[in-house]
Amino acid sequence: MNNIFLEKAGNIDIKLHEKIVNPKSVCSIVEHEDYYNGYGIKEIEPYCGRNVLLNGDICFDFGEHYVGYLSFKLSGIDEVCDSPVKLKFAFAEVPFEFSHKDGNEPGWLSYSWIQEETIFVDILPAEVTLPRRYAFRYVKVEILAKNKRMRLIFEDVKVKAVSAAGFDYKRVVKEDRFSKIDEVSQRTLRDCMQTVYEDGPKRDRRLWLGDIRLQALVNYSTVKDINLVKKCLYLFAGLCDEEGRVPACLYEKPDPMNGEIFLYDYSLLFMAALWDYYKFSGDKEFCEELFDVAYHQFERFYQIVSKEGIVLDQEGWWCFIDWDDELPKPLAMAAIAAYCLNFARDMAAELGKDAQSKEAEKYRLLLCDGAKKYYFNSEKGVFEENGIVSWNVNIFWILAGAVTHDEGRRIMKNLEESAEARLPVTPYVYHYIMESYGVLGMKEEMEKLLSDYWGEMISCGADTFWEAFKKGDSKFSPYDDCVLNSACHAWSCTPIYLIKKYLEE
Ligand code: RAM
Repeated sequence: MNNIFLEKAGNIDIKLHEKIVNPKSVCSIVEHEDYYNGYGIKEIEPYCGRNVLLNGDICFDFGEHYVGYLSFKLSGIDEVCDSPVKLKFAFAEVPFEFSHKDGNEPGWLSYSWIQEETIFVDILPAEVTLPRRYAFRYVKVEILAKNKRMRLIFEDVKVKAVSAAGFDYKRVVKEDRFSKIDEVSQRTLRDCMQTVYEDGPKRDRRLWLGDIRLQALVNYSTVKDINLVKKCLYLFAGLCDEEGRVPACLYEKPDPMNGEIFLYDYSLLFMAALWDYYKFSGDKEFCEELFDVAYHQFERFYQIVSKEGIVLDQEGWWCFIDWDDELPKPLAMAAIAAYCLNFARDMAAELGKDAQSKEAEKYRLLLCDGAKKYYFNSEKGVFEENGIVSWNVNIFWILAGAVTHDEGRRIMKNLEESAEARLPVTPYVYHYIMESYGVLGMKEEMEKLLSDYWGEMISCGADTFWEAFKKGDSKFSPYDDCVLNSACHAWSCTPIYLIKKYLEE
């Protein structure tokens, strides 16, 4: 732990903006196979600030995804309230979350992530604020018990939405055809920007390095915040363990706490985040302060690289790469490391640390040479490991600078034509495919993927971009139950940055 960094993080005051929002409409939840994962929302009537008679279950649609606190007024008619009213609330980012049934819980994460509330109201009329912060667009209300003759009236239903980004939406892309993607990307970022960059405001609300790196990039082209990024980077640097390892994730509350997960790829991306911050802010002093922490991650990594430039496989969950258990990890890890070494080399050079800059470049070349010598299948024209070809591995070798642009373009074409190439399963890795197309100047392909992937998510009902999305497998979940997935996830909000950087230059 480094208390100086933690203190600095603590001194950065993050102000949350607030906005009061009423529902757009009163709806019913419809189960039908035509809807994505079998659940849809049908408007009954616009909300218009009216009183709503609760007659059986009801659902409010707030028109878009928000993160905040729900409150309402409740009164009874036709009969006095002679017994408590018992109500159940269920919140959903996407309609199919309403498919969750207690007892049917095949996932391996805690089901306390499902956002529900059962409350008792003793005296009517009452003003009620539910106790927790929720991430949602829809809320379903069920009357579980009450005096049978008394009818309930809901009034002034509202959410106090919160975000560090604020609620003044301004489109940043120029072209109309990207406007929907702009809106959804910005909303995703907005709702993940709280007192730290959360990975998902529904789940898991931690700050993860792989995620913040991408969120911060989008922030630089939209909100242009500096303080939240600085606070988060200080937190990571402050929470290194005794060996100087940057945690892959951390908790901000009750007091900043190391998440006790250490992943080589995420730890090296700390340098990428520092470099991006530098490019945006020009703040050398801050980078100087955090450079040693960032570079130490590489020094640790060098120890698992062989003389031939091969990354040695490790026990346990030692790098993330993607939520794909069948993908071998060492080659992907080597590629990501080589990619990150570019940032280490440049950051070191910028700060006048020539020895480290040279060392970083030496290792980058070693890794690139090792991969080309031992893992390039010249028949297939792609990198492969243990007979497995993946986009994941290949794109990072392109980004690492292991191949020339022409070779890179050929690799991308070979992957497109290959029936065996494993596709990523998260927008996190799709981001890096897009980035590869971008650096190779393959604008058409990039635009196609933008619409085939993020555009497709919007067609499936995304109002904010999702944590995981696998075309053709709507139930896909890294956690074995898609209701546990986060539907507003930091690492998915990058299209807006990609469009601005590569498609609208
Ligand atoms: C999950 C989250 C997070 C990601 C890690 C690896 O818990 O989705 O965003 O960074 O996995």
